[in-house]
Amino acid sequence: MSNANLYALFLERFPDDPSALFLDDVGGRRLYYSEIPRRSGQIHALLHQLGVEKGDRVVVQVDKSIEAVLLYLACLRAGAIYIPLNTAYTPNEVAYFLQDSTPRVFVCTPQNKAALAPIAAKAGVSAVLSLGASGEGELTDALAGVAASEQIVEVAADELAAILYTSGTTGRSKGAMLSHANLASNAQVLFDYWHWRSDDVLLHALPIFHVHGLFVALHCALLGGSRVIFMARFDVGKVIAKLPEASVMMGVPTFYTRLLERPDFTRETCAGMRLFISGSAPLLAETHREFEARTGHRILERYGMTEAGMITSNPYDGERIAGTVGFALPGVNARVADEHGREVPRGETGVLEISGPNVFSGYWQMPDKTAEEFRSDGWFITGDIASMAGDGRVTIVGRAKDLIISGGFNVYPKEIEAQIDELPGVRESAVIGVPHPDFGEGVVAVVVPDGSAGVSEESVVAALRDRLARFKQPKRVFIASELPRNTMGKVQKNVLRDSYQDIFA
Ligand code: MCA
Ligand code: AMP
Repeated sequence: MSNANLYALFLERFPDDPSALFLDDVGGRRLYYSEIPRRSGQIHALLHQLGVEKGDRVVVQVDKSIEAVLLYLACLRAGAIYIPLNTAYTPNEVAYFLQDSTPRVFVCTPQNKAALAPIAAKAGVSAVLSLGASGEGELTDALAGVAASEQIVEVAADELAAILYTSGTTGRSKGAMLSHANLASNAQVLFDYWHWRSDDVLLHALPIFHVHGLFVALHCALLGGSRVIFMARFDVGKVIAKLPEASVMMGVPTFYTRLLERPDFTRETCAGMRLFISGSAPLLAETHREFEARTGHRILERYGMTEAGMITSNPYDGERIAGTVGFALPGVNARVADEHGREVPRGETGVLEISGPNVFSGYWQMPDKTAEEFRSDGWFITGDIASMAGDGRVTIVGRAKDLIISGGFNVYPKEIEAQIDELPGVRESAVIGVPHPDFGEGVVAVVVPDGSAGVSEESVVAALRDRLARFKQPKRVFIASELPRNTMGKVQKNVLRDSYQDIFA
Protein backbone atom coordinates (compact mmCIF):
# COMPACT_ATOMS: atom_id res chain seq x y z
CA MET A 1 0.00 0.00 0.00
CA SER A 2 1.41 3.41 -0.90
CA ASN A 3 1.56 6.15 1.70
CA ALA A 4 -1.60 8.35 1.55
CA ASN A 5 0.17 11.13 3.43
CA LEU A 6 -0.71 14.42 1.71
CA TYR A 7 2.84 15.67 2.23
CA ALA A 8 4.13 12.79 0.10
CA LEU A 9 1.88 13.95 -2.74
CA PHE A 10 3.26 17.50 -2.50
CA LEU A 11 6.87 16.31 -2.24
CA GLU A 12 6.55 14.39 -5.50
CA ARG A 13 5.58 17.61 -7.24
CA PHE A 14 8.25 19.96 -5.85
CA PRO A 15 10.38 21.39 -8.68
CA ASP A 16 13.91 19.98 -9.08
CA ASP A 17 15.31 23.46 -9.63
CA PRO A 18 16.92 24.50 -6.31
CA SER A 19 16.10 28.16 -7.00
CA ALA A 20 12.33 27.52 -7.33
CA LEU A 21 10.63 29.88 -4.91
CA PHE A 22 7.60 28.80 -2.86
CA LEU A 23 6.77 31.58 -0.39
CA ASP A 24 7.86 35.06 -1.38
CA ASP A 25 6.95 37.04 1.71
CA VAL A 26 6.41 40.72 0.94
CA GLY A 27 8.26 41.44 4.19
CA GLY A 28 11.42 40.21 2.41
CA ARG A 29 11.76 36.63 3.69
CA ARG A 30 11.65 33.65 1.33
CA LEU A 31 11.14 29.90 1.37
CA TYR A 32 12.42 27.82 -1.55
CA TYR A 33 10.88 24.46 -2.47
CA SER A 34 14.29 22.86 -2.01
CA GLU A 35 14.30 23.94 1.67
CA ILE A 36 10.92 22.46 2.57
CA PRO A 37 12.02 18.85 3.19
CA ARG A 38 14.78 19.83 5.62
CA ARG A 39 12.94 22.63 7.41
CA SER A 40 9.66 20.74 7.81
CA GLY A 41 11.69 17.65 8.75
CA GLN A 42 13.33 19.58 11.56
CA ILE A 43 9.97 20.67 12.97
CA HIS A 44 8.75 17.10 12.57
CA ALA A 45 11.72 15.91 14.66
CA LEU A 46 10.99 18.53 17.32
CA LEU A 47 7.32 17.51 17.47
CA HIS A 48 8.47 13.94 17.92
CA GLN A 49 10.75 14.98 20.80
CA LEU A 50 7.72 16.67 22.39
CA GLY A 51 5.90 13.37 22.28
CA VAL A 52 3.73 13.93 19.22
CA GLU A 53 2.75 10.62 17.63
CA LYS A 54 0.45 9.83 14.73
CA GLY A 55 -3.10 10.95 15.53
CA ASP A 56 -2.04 13.46 18.20
CA ARG A 57 -3.45 16.94 17.87
CA VAL A 58 -1.38 20.11 17.45
CA VAL A 59 -3.33 23.33 17.99
CA VAL A 60 -1.92 26.48 16.41
CA GLN A 61 -3.02 30.11 16.89
CA VAL A 62 -0.31 32.21 15.25
CA ASP A 63 0.16 35.02 12.76
CA LYS A 64 0.69 34.18 9.13
CA SER A 65 4.35 33.38 8.49
CA ILE A 66 6.62 31.07 6.52
CA GLU A 67 7.23 29.08 9.71
CA ALA A 68 3.49 28.66 10.28
CA VAL A 69 3.21 27.01 6.85
CA LEU A 70 6.22 24.79 7.63
CA LEU A 71 4.59 23.81 10.92
CA TYR A 72 1.48 22.72 9.01
CA LEU A 73 3.58 20.65 6.59
CA ALA A 74 5.52 19.16 9.52
CA CYS A 75 2.26 18.07 11.16
CA LEU A 76 1.22 16.36 7.92
CA ARG A 77 4.58 14.55 7.78
CA ALA A 78 4.22 13.50 11.41
CA GLY A 79 0.73 12.12 10.83
CA ALA A 80 -0.39 14.58 13.52
CA ILE A 81 -3.74 16.35 13.31
CA TYR A 82 -3.30 20.05 12.59
CA ILE A 83 -5.82 22.40 14.22
CA PRO A 84 -5.49 26.04 13.19
CA LEU A 85 -7.37 28.74 15.12
CA ASN A 86 -8.45 32.21 14.05
CA THR A 87 -6.00 34.73 15.53
CA ALA A 88 -8.97 36.89 16.55
CA TYR A 89 -10.21 34.33 19.11
CA THR A 90 -10.03 35.52 22.71
CA PRO A 91 -8.42 33.40 25.47
CA ASN A 92 -11.94 32.53 26.56
CA GLU A 93 -12.65 31.02 23.13
CA VAL A 94 -9.24 29.32 22.88
CA ALA A 95 -9.89 27.56 26.19
CA TYR A 96 -12.81 25.70 24.63
CA PHE A 97 -10.80 24.51 21.61
CA LEU A 98 -7.97 23.24 23.82
CA GLN A 99 -10.33 21.40 26.13
CA ASP A 100 -12.27 19.91 23.25
CA SER A 101 -9.34 18.75 21.14
CA THR A 102 -6.84 17.87 23.94
CA PRO A 103 -3.71 18.55 21.89
CA ARG A 104 -0.23 17.32 22.76
CA VAL A 105 1.27 20.66 21.65
CA PHE A 106 -0.12 24.19 21.47
CA VAL A 107 1.67 26.92 19.49
CA CYS A 108 0.66 30.55 20.09
CA THR A 109 2.03 34.04 19.50
CA PRO A 110 4.76 35.39 21.82
CA GLN A 111 2.35 38.20 22.85
CA ASN A 112 -0.36 35.75 23.91
CA LYS A 113 1.88 33.21 25.62
CA ALA A 114 1.53 34.59 29.17
CA ALA A 115 -2.28 34.65 28.97
CA LEU A 116 -2.67 31.32 27.19
CA ALA A 117 -0.08 29.12 28.93
CA PRO A 118 -2.17 28.70 32.13
CA ILE A 119 -5.27 27.97 30.02
CA ALA A 120 -3.33 25.31 28.10
CA ALA A 121 -1.99 23.83 31.34
CA LYS A 122 -5.53 23.58 32.68
CA ALA A 123 -6.55 21.73 29.50
CA GLY A 124 -3.71 19.27 30.10
CA VAL A 125 -1.53 20.38 27.19
CA SER A 126 2.01 19.25 27.88
CA ALA A 127 3.93 21.65 25.62
CA VAL A 128 3.27 25.29 24.73
CA LEU A 129 5.59 27.05 22.29
CA SER A 130 5.55 30.57 20.90
CA LEU A 131 5.92 31.53 17.26
CA GLY A 132 5.94 35.14 16.09
CA ALA A 133 5.02 36.84 12.82
CA SER A 134 8.64 36.86 11.61
CA GLY A 135 9.30 33.29 12.66
CA GLU A 136 10.84 34.29 16.00
CA GLY A 137 10.02 32.56 19.27
CA GLU A 138 10.44 29.36 21.23
CA LEU A 139 9.58 27.04 18.37
CA THR A 140 12.39 28.39 16.20
CA ASP A 141 14.80 28.55 19.16
CA ALA A 142 14.08 24.93 20.00
CA LEU A 143 15.07 23.84 16.47
CA ALA A 144 18.74 24.78 17.02
CA GLY A 145 20.75 21.58 16.80
CA VAL A 146 17.74 19.39 15.97
CA ALA A 147 18.51 17.01 13.10
CA ALA A 148 15.80 16.94 10.45
CA SER A 149 13.71 13.80 10.28
CA GLU A 150 13.56 12.27 6.84
CA GLN A 151 10.48 10.30 7.64
CA ILE A 152 7.01 10.81 6.23
CA VAL A 153 4.76 8.90 8.58
CA GLU A 154 2.72 6.21 6.84
CA VAL A 155 -1.00 7.01 6.96
CA ALA A 156 -4.09 5.42 5.49
CA ALA A 157 -6.29 7.54 3.22
CA ASP A 158 -8.98 7.99 5.86
CA GLU A 159 -6.66 9.02 8.67
CA LEU A 160 -7.03 12.60 9.83
CA ALA A 161 -4.81 15.42 8.60
CA ALA A 162 -6.68 18.32 10.19
CA ILE A 163 -9.61 19.39 12.31
CA LEU A 164 -11.13 22.75 11.48
CA TYR A 165 -13.58 24.22 13.91
CA THR A 166 -16.79 25.63 12.56
CA SER A 167 -19.44 27.11 14.83
CA GLY A 168 -22.60 25.20 15.49
CA THR A 169 -26.19 26.33 15.44
CA THR A 170 -26.32 25.53 19.15
CA GLY A 171 -23.44 27.92 19.75
CA ARG A 172 -20.83 25.21 20.48
CA SER A 173 -18.09 24.97 17.88
CA LYS A 174 -17.77 21.65 16.07
CA GLY A 175 -14.47 20.27 14.82
CA ALA A 176 -14.79 19.04 11.23
CA MET A 177 -12.50 16.01 10.82
CA LEU A 178 -10.68 16.08 7.47
CA SER A 179 -8.61 13.16 6.25
CA HIS A 180 -5.52 13.10 4.07
CA ALA A 181 -7.70 11.75 1.24
CA ASN A 182 -10.34 14.49 1.70
CA LEU A 183 -7.70 17.17 1.27
CA ALA A 184 -5.76 15.41 -1.49
CA SER A 185 -8.82 14.74 -3.66
CA ASN A 186 -10.01 18.34 -3.45
CA ALA A 187 -6.55 19.76 -4.15
CA GLN A 188 -6.09 17.61 -7.26
CA VAL A 189 -9.55 18.39 -8.60
CA LEU A 190 -9.10 22.16 -8.18
CA PHE A 191 -5.62 22.05 -9.67
CA ASP A 192 -7.05 20.51 -12.85
CA TYR A 193 -10.37 22.36 -12.94
CA TRP A 194 -8.73 25.78 -12.69
CA HIS A 195 -6.02 24.82 -15.23
CA TRP A 196 -3.24 25.48 -12.73
CA ARG A 197 0.16 26.02 -14.35
CA SER A 198 3.63 25.61 -12.93
CA ASP A 199 4.48 29.19 -13.89
CA ASP A 200 1.45 30.56 -12.07
CA VAL A 201 2.18 33.15 -9.38
CA LEU A 202 -0.44 33.21 -6.63
CA LEU A 203 -1.15 36.40 -4.73
CA HIS A 204 -1.99 35.17 -1.22
CA ALA A 205 -3.60 37.69 1.14
CA LEU A 206 -6.02 35.35 2.95
CA PRO A 207 -5.59 34.11 6.52
CA ILE A 208 -4.13 30.60 6.81
CA PHE A 209 -6.41 29.31 9.56
CA HIS A 210 -9.36 28.53 7.26
CA VAL A 211 -9.99 26.22 4.32
CA HIS A 212 -9.80 29.03 1.76
CA GLY A 213 -6.30 30.35 2.51
CA LEU A 214 -4.76 27.18 3.95
CA PHE A 215 -6.06 24.40 1.73
CA VAL A 216 -7.56 25.82 -1.46
CA ALA A 217 -4.87 28.41 -2.11
CA LEU A 218 -1.72 26.79 -0.72
CA HIS A 219 -2.48 23.27 -1.93
CA CYS A 220 -2.91 24.41 -5.55
CA ALA A 221 0.42 26.26 -5.34
CA LEU A 222 2.17 23.27 -3.74
CA LEU A 223 0.91 20.93 -6.46
CA GLY A 224 2.06 23.36 -9.14
CA GLY A 225 5.42 24.07 -7.56
CA SER A 226 4.35 27.68 -7.99
CA ARG A 227 5.57 30.90 -6.45
CA VAL A 228 3.31 32.53 -3.86
CA ILE A 229 3.38 36.25 -3.12
CA PHE A 230 2.75 35.92 0.59
CA MET A 231 1.07 38.81 2.42
CA ALA A 232 0.39 38.90 6.15
CA ARG A 233 -3.09 40.27 5.55
CA PHE A 234 -5.24 41.89 2.89
CA ASP A 235 -3.93 45.43 2.55
CA VAL A 236 -5.54 46.88 -0.55
CA GLY A 237 -2.63 49.21 -1.40
CA LYS A 238 -0.07 46.41 -1.14
CA VAL A 239 -2.25 44.09 -3.18
CA ILE A 240 -2.51 46.66 -5.99
CA ALA A 241 1.26 47.12 -5.88
CA LYS A 242 1.92 43.36 -6.16
CA LEU A 243 -0.84 42.28 -8.58
CA PRO A 244 1.28 43.09 -11.67
CA GLU A 245 3.63 40.24 -10.63
CA ALA A 246 0.80 37.72 -10.12
CA SER A 247 -1.31 35.48 -12.34
CA VAL A 248 -3.89 34.12 -9.86
CA MET A 249 -5.63 35.62 -6.82
CA MET A 250 -8.17 34.04 -4.49
CA GLY A 251 -10.30 36.18 -2.22
CA VAL A 252 -13.52 36.74 -0.36
CA PRO A 253 -15.98 39.26 -1.88
CA THR A 254 -14.70 42.03 0.45
CA PHE A 255 -11.32 41.83 -1.37
CA TYR A 256 -13.06 42.62 -4.65
CA THR A 257 -15.25 45.45 -3.35
CA ARG A 258 -12.23 47.04 -1.65
CA LEU A 259 -10.20 46.82 -4.88
CA LEU A 260 -13.02 48.43 -6.85
CA GLU A 261 -13.13 51.36 -4.43
CA ARG A 262 -9.60 52.28 -5.50
CA PRO A 263 -9.22 54.42 -8.64
CA ASP A 264 -5.62 53.15 -9.02
CA PHE A 265 -6.94 49.58 -9.50
CA THR A 266 -7.06 49.37 -13.30
CA ARG A 267 -6.88 47.10 -16.32
CA GLU A 268 -3.09 47.65 -16.30
CA THR A 269 -2.84 46.41 -12.69
CA CYS A 270 -4.29 43.11 -13.90
CA ALA A 271 -2.35 42.82 -17.17
CA GLY A 272 -0.53 39.64 -16.08
CA MET A 273 -3.51 38.07 -14.34
CA ARG A 274 -5.04 34.84 -15.58
CA LEU A 275 -7.63 34.15 -12.92
CA PHE A 276 -9.51 35.87 -10.08
CA ILE A 277 -11.42 33.47 -7.82
CA SER A 278 -14.04 34.43 -5.23
CA GLY A 279 -15.74 32.43 -2.50
CA SER A 280 -16.59 31.95 1.20
CA ALA A 281 -19.57 34.30 0.87
CA PRO A 282 -21.91 35.36 -1.94
CA LEU A 283 -20.40 37.71 -4.50
CA LEU A 284 -22.92 40.33 -5.57
CA ALA A 285 -23.72 40.17 -9.30
CA GLU A 286 -23.13 43.91 -9.30
CA THR A 287 -19.53 43.42 -8.08
CA HIS A 288 -19.00 40.77 -10.76
CA ARG A 289 -20.17 43.16 -13.50
CA GLU A 290 -18.28 46.16 -12.17
CA PHE A 291 -15.11 44.09 -11.93
CA GLU A 292 -15.41 42.96 -15.53
CA ALA A 293 -16.06 46.49 -16.76
CA ARG A 294 -12.98 47.76 -14.90
CA THR A 295 -10.50 44.97 -15.59
CA GLY A 296 -11.85 42.83 -18.42
CA HIS A 297 -11.76 39.80 -16.07
CA ARG A 298 -14.81 37.75 -15.16
CA ILE A 299 -14.35 36.62 -11.55
CA LEU A 300 -14.68 32.85 -11.20
CA GLU A 301 -17.02 32.20 -8.26
CA ARG A 302 -16.95 28.88 -6.47
CA TYR A 303 -18.72 27.53 -3.39
CA GLY A 304 -17.51 25.42 -0.51
CA MET A 305 -17.54 24.82 3.18
CA THR A 306 -15.21 23.71 5.95
CA GLU A 307 -16.76 20.24 6.04
CA ALA A 308 -16.12 19.53 2.36
CA GLY A 309 -13.60 21.97 0.94
CA MET A 310 -14.70 23.09 -2.49
CA ILE A 311 -18.01 21.74 -3.78
CA THR A 312 -19.00 23.63 -6.93
CA SER A 313 -17.21 26.01 -9.26
CA ASN A 314 -17.95 28.11 -12.27
CA PRO A 315 -16.07 26.68 -15.24
CA TYR A 316 -12.65 27.87 -16.34
CA ASP A 317 -13.41 27.79 -20.05
CA GLY A 318 -17.20 27.85 -20.08
CA GLU A 319 -19.48 30.65 -18.98
CA ARG A 320 -18.92 32.24 -15.57
CA ILE A 321 -22.36 33.47 -14.61
CA ALA A 322 -22.69 36.15 -11.93
CA GLY A 323 -24.85 35.05 -9.01
CA THR A 324 -24.27 31.35 -9.64
CA VAL A 325 -21.62 29.07 -8.13
CA GLY A 326 -21.29 26.80 -11.16
CA PHE A 327 -21.28 23.02 -11.31
CA ALA A 328 -20.46 20.24 -8.86
CA LEU A 329 -16.72 19.60 -9.16
CA PRO A 330 -15.63 16.34 -10.83
CA GLY A 331 -16.18 13.45 -8.42
CA VAL A 332 -18.47 15.54 -6.16
CA ASN A 333 -22.20 14.78 -6.20
CA ALA A 334 -24.74 17.48 -5.45
CA ARG A 335 -28.54 17.35 -5.22
CA VAL A 336 -31.18 19.84 -4.13
CA ALA A 337 -33.53 18.08 -1.74
CA ASP A 338 -36.64 18.59 0.34
CA GLU A 339 -36.74 18.15 4.12
CA HIS A 340 -36.80 14.35 3.71
CA GLY A 341 -33.75 14.23 1.48
CA ARG A 342 -35.77 13.62 -1.70
CA GLU A 343 -34.43 15.38 -4.74
CA VAL A 344 -36.71 18.20 -5.93
CA PRO A 345 -37.31 18.89 -9.64
CA ARG A 346 -34.66 20.96 -11.39
CA GLY A 347 -35.21 24.69 -10.97
CA GLU A 348 -36.96 24.37 -7.61
CA THR A 349 -35.33 25.40 -4.37
CA GLY A 350 -34.38 23.13 -1.50
CA VAL A 351 -31.37 22.36 0.65
CA LEU A 352 -28.16 21.40 -1.10
CA GLU A 353 -26.89 17.94 -0.17
CA ILE A 354 -23.54 16.52 -1.24
CA SER A 355 -21.40 13.40 -1.28
CA GLY A 356 -17.93 12.66 -2.54
CA PRO A 357 -14.31 12.02 -1.58
CA ASN A 358 -13.97 15.60 -0.31
CA VAL A 359 -16.70 15.27 2.34
CA PHE A 360 -15.47 15.05 5.95
CA SER A 361 -16.08 12.02 8.13
CA GLY A 362 -17.85 13.80 11.00
CA TYR A 363 -17.48 16.21 13.89
CA TRP A 364 -14.79 15.52 16.48
CA GLN A 365 -16.34 13.64 19.39
CA MET A 366 -19.89 14.65 18.41
CA PRO A 367 -21.52 11.52 16.96
CA ASP A 368 -25.02 12.89 17.51
CA LYS A 369 -24.32 16.16 15.68
CA THR A 370 -22.67 14.17 12.90
CA ALA A 371 -25.68 11.88 12.57
CA GLU A 372 -28.05 14.86 12.40
CA GLU A 373 -26.25 16.35 9.42
CA PHE A 374 -25.92 13.22 7.29
CA ARG A 375 -28.71 11.35 5.49
CA SER A 376 -28.90 7.59 5.97
CA ASP A 377 -27.51 7.18 2.43
CA GLY A 378 -24.38 9.07 3.45
CA TRP A 379 -25.16 12.44 1.88
CA PHE A 380 -24.18 15.54 3.88
CA ILE A 381 -26.80 18.26 4.40
CA THR A 382 -25.03 21.58 3.77
CA GLY A 383 -27.74 23.84 5.22
CA ASP A 384 -27.48 26.09 2.17
CA ILE A 385 -30.64 26.76 0.17
CA ALA A 386 -30.04 26.33 -3.53
CA SER A 387 -31.56 25.61 -6.88
CA MET A 388 -30.07 23.56 -9.70
CA ALA A 389 -30.72 24.34 -13.36
CA GLY A 390 -31.37 21.64 -15.96
CA ASP A 391 -27.68 21.59 -16.89
CA GLY A 392 -26.61 21.16 -13.26
CA ARG A 393 -25.59 24.76 -12.59
CA VAL A 394 -26.14 25.67 -8.94
CA THR A 395 -27.35 28.96 -7.48
CA ILE A 396 -27.19 29.53 -3.72
CA VAL A 397 -30.29 31.47 -2.75
CA GLY A 398 -30.10 31.51 1.03
CA ARG A 399 -29.30 29.59 4.19
CA ALA A 400 -31.45 27.20 6.16
CA LYS A 401 -28.95 27.57 9.03
CA ASP A 402 -28.99 30.69 11.18
CA LEU A 403 -25.58 31.95 10.07
CA ILE A 404 -24.09 35.35 9.29
CA ILE A 405 -21.06 35.63 6.99
CA SER A 406 -19.12 38.81 7.61
CA GLY A 407 -16.09 39.50 5.42
CA GLY A 408 -15.87 35.74 4.81
CA PHE A 409 -15.90 34.83 8.52
CA ASN A 410 -18.81 32.85 9.90
CA VAL A 411 -20.70 34.24 12.86
CA TYR A 412 -23.33 32.11 14.55
CA PRO A 413 -26.05 34.32 16.09
CA LYS A 414 -26.73 31.74 18.81
CA GLU A 415 -23.24 32.13 20.23
CA ILE A 416 -23.57 35.94 20.48
CA GLU A 417 -27.13 35.77 21.82
CA ALA A 418 -26.01 33.36 24.57
CA GLN A 419 -23.34 35.86 25.70
CA ILE A 420 -25.74 38.83 25.61
CA ASP A 421 -28.52 36.96 27.43
CA GLU A 422 -26.14 36.32 30.34
CA LEU A 423 -25.63 40.05 30.95
CA PRO A 424 -27.42 41.61 33.93
CA GLY A 425 -30.58 43.45 32.95
CA VAL A 426 -31.10 41.53 29.70
CA ARG A 427 -34.29 39.57 29.12
CA GLU A 428 -33.49 38.30 25.64
CA SER A 429 -31.75 39.18 22.42
CA ALA A 430 -31.70 38.44 18.73
CA VAL A 431 -28.63 38.70 16.54
CA ILE A 432 -29.03 39.21 12.80
CA GLY A 433 -26.93 39.98 9.74
CA VAL A 434 -27.88 42.91 7.53
CA PRO A 435 -26.33 44.21 4.30
CA HIS A 436 -22.95 45.87 4.91
CA PRO A 437 -21.06 47.62 2.09
CA ASP A 438 -17.63 46.31 3.15
CA PHE A 439 -18.25 42.99 4.91
CA GLY A 440 -21.29 41.81 2.89
CA GLU A 441 -23.21 41.28 6.10
CA GLY A 442 -22.80 43.25 9.32
CA VAL A 443 -23.65 41.82 12.73
CA VAL A 444 -26.46 43.60 14.60
CA ALA A 445 -27.92 42.77 18.02
CA VAL A 446 -31.42 43.66 19.16
CA VAL A 447 -31.62 43.52 22.95
CA VAL A 448 -34.69 43.51 25.21
CA PRO A 449 -33.95 44.69 28.79
CA ASP A 450 -35.81 43.25 31.78
CA GLY A 451 -35.68 46.55 33.69
CA SER A 452 -33.52 45.21 36.55
CA ALA A 453 -30.34 47.02 35.44
CA GLY A 454 -29.36 49.71 32.96
CA VAL A 455 -28.70 48.30 29.49
CA SER A 456 -27.41 50.42 26.61
CA GLU A 457 -25.63 49.97 23.28
CA GLU A 458 -22.37 50.99 25.02
CA SER A 459 -22.81 48.64 27.98
CA VAL A 460 -23.46 45.63 25.73
CA VAL A 461 -20.53 46.45 23.45
CA ALA A 462 -18.23 46.90 26.45
CA ALA A 463 -19.35 43.63 28.03
CA LEU A 464 -18.70 41.60 24.89
CA ARG A 465 -15.24 43.06 24.23
CA ASP A 466 -13.20 40.37 25.97
CA ARG A 467 -15.62 37.51 25.48
CA LEU A 468 -15.87 37.29 21.72
CA ALA A 469 -13.51 37.67 18.79
CA ARG A 470 -13.69 41.16 17.28
CA PHE A 471 -15.30 40.07 14.00
CA LYS A 472 -18.20 38.43 15.90
CA GLN A 473 -19.02 41.50 17.97
CA PRO A 474 -22.15 43.39 16.90
CA LYS A 475 -21.27 46.51 14.90
CA ARG A 476 -24.52 48.01 16.24
CA VAL A 477 -26.76 47.19 19.22
CA PHE A 478 -30.38 48.32 19.39
CA ILE A 479 -32.52 48.31 22.53
CA ALA A 480 -36.13 47.20 21.99
CA SER A 481 -39.14 46.62 24.22
CA GLU A 482 -39.87 43.24 22.62
CA LEU A 483 -38.91 40.95 19.72
CA PRO A 484 -41.35 40.22 16.88
CA ARG A 485 -42.69 36.67 17.13
CA ASN A 486 -44.89 34.46 15.01
CA THR A 487 -47.93 32.60 16.34
CA MET A 488 -45.67 29.72 17.37
CA GLY A 489 -43.66 32.12 19.54
CA LYS A 490 -40.59 31.94 17.32
CA VAL A 491 -38.58 35.15 16.87
CA GLN A 492 -39.11 36.49 13.35
CA LYS A 493 -35.59 37.35 12.33
CA ASN A 494 -36.75 38.21 8.82
CA VAL A 495 -38.88 41.02 10.28
CA LEU A 496 -35.87 42.32 12.22
CA ARG A 497 -33.66 42.08 9.13
CA ASP A 498 -36.20 44.16 7.19
CA SER A 499 -36.36 46.80 9.94
CA TYR A 500 -32.59 47.23 10.10
CA GLN A 501 -31.65 46.56 6.47
CA ASP A 502 -30.47 50.10 5.74
CA ILE A 503 -28.44 50.90 8.82
CA PHE A 504 -25.05 50.35 7.16
CA ALA A 505 -26.09 51.70 3.77
C1 MCA B 1 -12.03 42.40 10.56
N1 MCA B 1 -13.05 42.95 11.26
C2 MCA B 1 -14.17 42.37 10.87
C3 MCA B 1 -13.81 41.40 9.92
N2 MCA B 1 -12.48 41.45 9.75
N3 MCA B 1 -15.45 42.57 11.25
C4 MCA B 1 -16.37 41.83 10.68
N4 MCA B 1 -16.10 40.87 9.77
C5 MCA B 1 -14.82 40.64 9.37
N5 MCA B 1 -14.54 39.69 8.48
C6 MCA B 1 -13.04 44.03 12.24
C7 MCA B 1 -11.70 44.30 12.85
O1 MCA B 1 -11.57 43.57 14.03
C8 MCA B 1 -11.77 45.78 13.10
O2 MCA B 1 -12.54 46.00 14.23
C9 MCA B 1 -12.59 46.31 11.96
O3 MCA B 1 -13.38 45.21 11.53
C10 MCA B 1 -11.82 46.83 10.80
O4 MCA B 1 -10.79 45.91 10.48
P1 MCA B 1 -10.05 45.97 9.08
O5 MCA B 1 -8.68 46.47 9.29
O6 MCA B 1 -10.85 46.64 8.05
O7 MCA B 1 -10.07 44.44 8.78
P2 MCA B 1 -9.12 43.72 7.84
O8 MCA B 1 -7.90 43.31 8.56
O9 MCA B 1 -8.93 44.52 6.62
O10 MCA B 1 -9.95 42.41 7.55
C11 MCA B 1 -11.04 42.35 6.68
C12 MCA B 1 -10.89 41.14 5.78
C13 MCA B 1 -10.63 39.91 6.68
C14 MCA B 1 -9.68 41.34 4.85
C15 MCA B 1 -12.13 40.98 4.95
O11 MCA B 1 -11.73 39.76 7.54
C16 MCA B 1 -10.36 38.67 5.90
O12 MCA B 1 -9.24 38.42 5.50
N6 MCA B 1 -11.39 37.84 5.69
C17 MCA B 1 -11.23 36.56 5.00
C18 MCA B 1 -11.88 35.48 5.79
C19 MCA B 1 -11.64 34.10 5.20
O13 MCA B 1 -10.53 33.73 4.80
N7 MCA B 1 -12.71 33.28 5.09
C20 MCA B 1 -12.62 31.95 4.53
C21 MCA B 1 -13.31 30.98 5.43
P3 MCA B 1 -12.23 47.13 15.29
O14 MCA B 1 -11.90 48.36 14.50
O15 MCA B 1 -13.49 47.21 16.06
O16 MCA B 1 -11.08 46.58 16.05
S1 MCA B 1 -13.29 29.32 4.67
C22 MCA B 1 -14.82 29.24 4.02
O17 MCA B 1 -15.63 30.07 4.26
C23 MCA B 1 -15.24 28.19 3.03
C24 MCA B 1 -14.56 26.90 3.10
C25 MCA B 1 -15.07 28.76 1.65
O18 MCA B 1 -16.00 28.57 0.84
O19 MCA B 1 -14.01 29.36 1.39
P1 AMP C 1 -17.48 27.82 6.46
O1 AMP C 1 -18.22 27.16 7.52
O2 AMP C 1 -16.63 28.96 6.92
O3 AMP C 1 -16.75 26.82 5.71
O4 AMP C 1 -18.53 28.51 5.51
C1 AMP C 1 -19.25 27.79 4.56
C2 AMP C 1 -20.44 28.55 4.11
O5 AMP C 1 -20.07 29.71 3.38
C3 AMP C 1 -21.29 27.77 3.16
O6 AMP C 1 -22.11 26.82 3.81
C4 AMP C 1 -22.07 28.87 2.47
O7 AMP C 1 -23.15 29.29 3.27
C5 AMP C 1 -21.05 30.00 2.41
N1 AMP C 1 -20.42 30.13 1.09
C6 AMP C 1 -19.20 29.73 0.70
N2 AMP C 1 -18.97 30.07 -0.59
C7 AMP C 1 -20.09 30.69 -1.02
C8 AMP C 1 -20.49 31.30 -2.26
N3 AMP C 1 -19.69 31.34 -3.31
N4 AMP C 1 -21.73 31.82 -2.33
C9 AMP C 1 -22.55 31.79 -1.27
N5 AMP C 1 -22.23 31.26 -0.08
C10 AMP C 1 -21.01 30.73 0.04
